Amino acid sequence: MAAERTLVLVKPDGVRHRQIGEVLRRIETKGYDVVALQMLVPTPELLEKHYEEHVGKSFYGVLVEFMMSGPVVAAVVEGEQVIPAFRSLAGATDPIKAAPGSIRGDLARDWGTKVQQNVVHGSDSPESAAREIALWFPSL
Ligand code: YYY
Ligand code: MG
Repeated sequence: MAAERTLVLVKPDGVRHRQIGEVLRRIETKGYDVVALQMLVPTPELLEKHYEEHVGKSFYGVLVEFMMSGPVVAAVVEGEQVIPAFRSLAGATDPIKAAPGSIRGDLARDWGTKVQQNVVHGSDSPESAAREIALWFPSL
């Protein structure tokens, strides 16, 4: 199977807790290539497009506010089946349910009622990955 690309975000909680290196280390140790990287505080417009499937849901406002609370690191990661592989490395959305050994299971610090503070984002399908990479890295 051909190599594919996914969009990974280290969210503001991960940056705040000095976990950028740890997240990238896990990606590289697994055998994937980081092919583009940037740090930025996302705008509401970017987040509205990024999280378009969630606009209007009860948690959307809290999610966007959190995502703008500090810089995020955005990365394009490449390799064989990297989309499902990174979802597996990340673990379940809710850090309380994320298995030990996963990024969210091991690294989330602000869990409890704060499901959105789950350290990382990873694209969930080839279509999402293409759309998200175009949003965060328009020059790629
Ligand atoms: O893809 P993934 O990040 O694992 O979860 P999504 O269902 O796409 O939700 C995006 C983001 O929204 C999630 O990482 C945390 C947050 N969230 C939330 O705060 N409360 C929920 N009930 C569901 C998701
Ligand atoms: Mg998602």
